[in-house]
Amino acid sequence: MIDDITRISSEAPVQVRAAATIENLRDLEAELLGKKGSLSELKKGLAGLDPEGRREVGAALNVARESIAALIADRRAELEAEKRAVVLAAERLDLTERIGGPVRGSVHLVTQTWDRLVDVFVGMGFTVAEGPEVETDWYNFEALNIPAAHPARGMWDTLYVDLGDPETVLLRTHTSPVQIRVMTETPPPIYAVMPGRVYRRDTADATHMPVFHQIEGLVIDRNISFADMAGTLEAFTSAYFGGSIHSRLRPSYFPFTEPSAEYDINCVFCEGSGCRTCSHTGWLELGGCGMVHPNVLRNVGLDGEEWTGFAFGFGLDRLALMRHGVDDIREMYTGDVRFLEQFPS
Ligand code: FA5
Repeated sequence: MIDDITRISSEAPVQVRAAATIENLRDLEAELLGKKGSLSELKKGLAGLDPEGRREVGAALNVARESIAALIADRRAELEAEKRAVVLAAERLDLTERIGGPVRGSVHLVTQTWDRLVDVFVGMGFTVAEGPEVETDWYNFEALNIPAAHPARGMWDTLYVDLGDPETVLLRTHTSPVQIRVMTETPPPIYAVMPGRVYRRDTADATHMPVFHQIEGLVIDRNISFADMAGTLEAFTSAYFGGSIHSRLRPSYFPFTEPSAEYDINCVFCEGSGCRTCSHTGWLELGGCGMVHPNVLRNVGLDGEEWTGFAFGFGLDRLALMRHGVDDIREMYTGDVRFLEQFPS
């Protein structure tokens, strides 16, 4: 028996080392140390020995079992470390795509567009204002002449915030509530632009994101007419897109402006001759505009007999797409450095 134990102990290191996987090792462990394993089988033979032999063989069996168990534990730790290394290697993220000198980041395309739009409008004499992204129903809808249950609420798929009474606090669906804040806080004349992030329950596609940006414009002064608005928007269009791109206004409806219009520009891809991006119309829609509705002026305590004005709201991300010839808005939000580095600031 002692010879058998010695043989098993001397063969074990080679067998343990040969176990190439955790599963192989588990089988070998059962073979050597398990209830039906070789050492257990030998242990059964102890009953037939005299007390002296039982003590000697028993001690040898214990030593063998302990040393084999230690070998198996070491090999198991080794195999687990190897397995972990394989998983880590497979899941490794290469964040070092660029080799060589220090990498300079740049301002994101949306921020560049935001800054440039603000520059253009400031150059035209506008000031800049901002408002909160979490708004109340009053600023986002009511004050803008959209009472509760008004069908026009359906124009904006709203995300409500679970705060206060149901459907009283929301993520603003447009930058128009900032108009209300500016008009209640600043006496006219007002010439202001209001860039900001807005939220809608829209599904992302080539031209839509659920979180996007707008730039709002508001002018309140004496004797402001629709022609002032058309002229301002045309001046902005050539300043931002260059002289070959022009604007046009199409009749539309917004509850907070009357009359209302859609603001279109010549397609920047085909310059008006018609292509896939502009659905062969030669025009691209960038936002809405119109003369501030008398009810809105009343809601902020302004005398509509004395003051008139216009407002506009453009999709800032869409302006970025048009100006830089990007054909899918989602590109701007994937964070892919190969896309972003095409627009160094
Ligand atoms: C408005 O949001 C009005 N507040 C605009 C306005 C302001 C009209 C002042 C009159 C006076 P509209 O829902 O059409 O209107 O959105 C304006 C622009 O935002 C759109 O023309 C488009 O350029 C952009 N836009 C709308 N939804 C999305 C979206 N899901 N993703 C990206 N851009 C969008």
